[in-house]
Amino acid sequence: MTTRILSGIRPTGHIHLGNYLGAIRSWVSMLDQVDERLFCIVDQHALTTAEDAKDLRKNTLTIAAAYIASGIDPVKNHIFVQSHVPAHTELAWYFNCITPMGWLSRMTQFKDKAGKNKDQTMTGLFVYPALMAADILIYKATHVPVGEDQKQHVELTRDIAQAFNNYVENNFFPLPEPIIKSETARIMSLRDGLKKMSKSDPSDYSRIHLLDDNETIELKIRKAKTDTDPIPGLVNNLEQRPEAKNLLSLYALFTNSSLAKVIQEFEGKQFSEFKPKLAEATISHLAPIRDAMIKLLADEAMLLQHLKKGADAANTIAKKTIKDVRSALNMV
Ligand code: AQP
Repeated sequence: MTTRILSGIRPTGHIHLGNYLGAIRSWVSMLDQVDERLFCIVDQHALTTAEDAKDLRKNTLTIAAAYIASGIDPVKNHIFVQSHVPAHTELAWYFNCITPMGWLSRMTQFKDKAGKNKDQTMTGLFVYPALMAADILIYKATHVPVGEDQKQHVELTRDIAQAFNNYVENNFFPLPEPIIKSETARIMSLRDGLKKMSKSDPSDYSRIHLLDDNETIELKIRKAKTDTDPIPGLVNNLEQRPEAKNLLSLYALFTNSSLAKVIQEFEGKQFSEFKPKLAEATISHLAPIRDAMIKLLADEAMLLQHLKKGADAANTIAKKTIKDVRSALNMV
């Protein structure tokens, strides 16, 4: 069976360490193991929270630069912008017609983002998971590498694929599998170890941006919330200390080590001693990516050319699927 992965990031706000470790770095680690790889910048999803989409153009190009700078070769992989492939929204419409509202109402991201004010919430935010299902299924992707927060949406994608298959009485769509790497599934905020690091957090100090300079990275880590206890010797003793666990886990990720080994190394030390080491490891990993991003962003014409090449390849696959979908739906 041909394996095909599809994943994407919303161009809202500043792309951050959580997006990098939870998504991009895990994509890079699987490039050689998959037959075909599509990486999308999901600009139409950004519009579901319009207040975060003010800098759509700039953020779209920044995410494209982040993909390439992190090691996704735009020649060997398809990097493209969602709105450049119109078949996504067409397929989303067909999915809206077979997706019960109850399924969408149960999505925890919708509940979190809509809050108590459901009547004032825009329809786009409500039906966003059906568009995400279309993003994946238009390419008949077999695997979807994401962070933990997107798992429920990939599960819904499987339900929508099955509902469509039942409707057309054919195994038209494969049921895609989520791929979630446990060690990077949920990178937490630097200000609150119980909240995930997120673009929409109002505090810049809650996250490290991929374009932060070295001094800013160092400052954000120095200011990261911790407690006054020394670093323990056992992983279990971190359970009630989410901020401490998050920082130690980041160090393990950047030094290709394990949490157990890291706490052995720093057992009994204070965070004031540990934080400069974490800043050093973070900077040595992120600085080359940031510098490559800055270079790529300076040549917009070249970036747009990469995105056009990606969109051409994506459109070729998507047009074929949409033609078959119309035919399966008995459309003239
Ligand atoms: N903190 C995180 N830890 C691990 N993975 C994360 N991802 C996001 N935050 C973390 C993963 O990044 C990919 C792209 O996310 P997205 O931009 O499409 O939407 P999101 O999950 O809603 O990201 P944010 O930063 O939290 O944005 P806002 O604040 O706008 O909602 C996904 O694979 C996601 O799992």
